[in-house]
Amino acid sequence: MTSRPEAAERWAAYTQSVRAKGIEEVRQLSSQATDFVVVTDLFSALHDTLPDDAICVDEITSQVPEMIQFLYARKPFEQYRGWAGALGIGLGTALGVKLARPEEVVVCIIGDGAWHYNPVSAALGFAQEYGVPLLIVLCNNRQYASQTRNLLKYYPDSAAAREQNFVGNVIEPNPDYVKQAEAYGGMGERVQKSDELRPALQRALEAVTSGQTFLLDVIVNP
Ligand SMILES: Cc1ncc(C[n+]2csc(CCOP(=O)(O)OP(=O)(O)O)c2C)c(N)n1
Ligand SMILES: [Mg+2]
Repeated sequence: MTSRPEAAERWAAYTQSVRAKGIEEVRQLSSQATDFVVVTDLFSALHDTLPDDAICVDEITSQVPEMIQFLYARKPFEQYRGWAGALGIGLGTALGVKLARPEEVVVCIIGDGAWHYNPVSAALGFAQEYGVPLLIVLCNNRQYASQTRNLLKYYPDSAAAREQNFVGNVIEPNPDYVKQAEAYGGMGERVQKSDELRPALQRALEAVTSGQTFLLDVIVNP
């Protein structure tokens, strides 16, 4: 059986390697990033900008390693996962947390695919009707990336892999998610450059602390 110190050492080595890989990816991706935000930059910006007592509710899939390494790096944010395998409950969970903890900033960090599984109208309508403002950070990679990844992993010899034809995995045309928030009295912004991110996050925080739901649609690397 592995001893506890051995397990801790192995875990530390693993997390450090994820972080090192993330930093290297940021370095490489940043040089090409003209119209997207590198996802590690998004989580770093959230880490630096959110107040220490912010509560994060996530419904994130393929970017979980980056989220753990860069969002939860050195701050004591409370974390809830908005799902337990089945997508569609991130917004509802975040609303529940905000109702229970009205004084705190509650951030719902959600994939663009996960967004489509959520009862968006009901959730945004509830936020509006009952005055439950959320900061929603949409991690918009314009696809169900994990599905393509898993298809290639488990069915490498499939017709889809051979023909690089992943029906339904791309979310196109890309909807105007900000307008969805606006339809229910909220605000929002789309961000696709790293240097626009932190000022937009500040505006988002001001909006939610003054009682308004804010959707930050962040175009991240595919
Ligand atoms: C109800 C339900 N249907 C299907 C799935 C399978 N599933 C897991 S992750 C995922 C895609 C999520 O897309 P997104 O939130 O954009 O994350 P990404 O894969 O792009 O990281 C799907 C469809 C699921 N988990 N739950
Ligand atoms: Mg996605």
